Amino acid sequence: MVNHYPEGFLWGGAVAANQCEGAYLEDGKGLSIQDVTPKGGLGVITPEPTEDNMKLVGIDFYHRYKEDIKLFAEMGFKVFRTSIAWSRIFPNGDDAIPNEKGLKFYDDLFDECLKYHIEPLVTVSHYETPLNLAKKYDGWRDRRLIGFYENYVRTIFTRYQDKVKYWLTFNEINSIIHAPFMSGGVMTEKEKLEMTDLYQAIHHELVASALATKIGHEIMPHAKIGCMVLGMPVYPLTPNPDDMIKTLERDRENLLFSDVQVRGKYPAYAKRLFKERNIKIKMELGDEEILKNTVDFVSFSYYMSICESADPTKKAGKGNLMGGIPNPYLKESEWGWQIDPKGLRYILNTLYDRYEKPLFIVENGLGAVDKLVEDENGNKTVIDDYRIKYLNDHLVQVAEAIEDGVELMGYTTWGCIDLVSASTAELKKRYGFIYVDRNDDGSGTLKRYKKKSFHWYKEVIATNGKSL
Ligand code: BGP
Repeated sequence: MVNHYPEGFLWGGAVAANQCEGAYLEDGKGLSIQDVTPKGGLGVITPEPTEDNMKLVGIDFYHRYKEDIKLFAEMGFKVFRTSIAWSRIFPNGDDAIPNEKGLKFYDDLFDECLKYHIEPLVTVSHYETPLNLAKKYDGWRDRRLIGFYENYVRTIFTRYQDKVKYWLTFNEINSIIHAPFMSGGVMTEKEKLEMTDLYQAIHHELVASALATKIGHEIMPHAKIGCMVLGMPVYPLTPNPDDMIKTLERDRENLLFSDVQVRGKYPAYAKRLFKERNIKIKMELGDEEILKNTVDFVSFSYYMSICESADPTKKAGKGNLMGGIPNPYLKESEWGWQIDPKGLRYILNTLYDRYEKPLFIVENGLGAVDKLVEDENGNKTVIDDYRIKYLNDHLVQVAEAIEDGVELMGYTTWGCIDLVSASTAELKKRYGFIYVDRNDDGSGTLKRYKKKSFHWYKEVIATNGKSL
């Protein structure tokens, strides 16, 4: 087998603040949109936070991060991806002065990582828009969000410039197409949202992202600032040329975001896309200039591929947020996400061909129901061979892509410690190498247990992928 993971490859794991920290009102934090969506980011909004919302306590990472980072260090992590909860720093999003206690928490968290020589990789905005910005401004539909985000990034870039080298501006920025509330804090119901308004919100995020890149480079010349997209290869369901054209269009809908962030301007195909969907966005003087601030690397999440067809009778599969027709050659997870390791090699190649920028896989993993059992020594563990197989198969394909010539900075598995699912808000959909004793009825001790995959991943990192 080919296996040439480069020296210095950044192995690690990823989480997001709102899915693990808990402490949703502690130390001056304001509410974020996640605090009122107990059924997942796509679900119903409650007027106040409710007890059935698993994110309010999460896995109590806010209080237990030292124990967790120690476990990450034991696995040999070189990098740890997390996000900053915007509402810890600016509780309402539009406040004039940041919340010192929130800033201090991340100082301590990053110091703890650095103590073990783990590089923090920080997402500026990961599905956790301050609730006030959603309610008062309809989220990113309002241009003023750019200014609030600018304040926020200036504050965190200045504060953490000596601690954080790797930054991502928005998590899965392209997911706003399918999840305008979760991804963009847009309160207007998706069904009632005009295409123009949706793409106006997208434009504001793209301008904000480019502005953050510019400011980041000014404040931290040594830093690497990346974009982050939901990576999903689209295959034609059949060789019918009509399916091929549909596939091309679907792919472009997804890629428009990174095309702007990497190339510094709207792509040529945007003209037709906007015309056919009757999209008329307002660009302000200076926007085009700001967009020219392009990212240093391209990061993405990868869970599945999808198929497209021109045949309207072909229906989207279950459990797949982005739609897409199931591929008859692939199996799926318990949540209906189709498993396609070769799709990862494919997307690594297509993204590298397209941009020739360093890539970073910042999410990948299998959400599954785990069972805590006792091993021969009486220690509690999970025998998660299914997770090991999933990750192993994907990492073998990553090695193939590196052999193909792709420049890859690193790989962080999603939910390296169990956390609350973004789409379903459940704890039973687990991704971690570390089991957290907490259940969807709120029961559990919050104790941490190493799964079988913990030891497997430790070996992968120690051998720089040779053990795969
Ligand atoms: C991505 C998100 C993450 C994450 C992951 C798994 O889309 O960036 O926040 O949760 O998907 O999804 P889920 O939690 O729905 O299984």
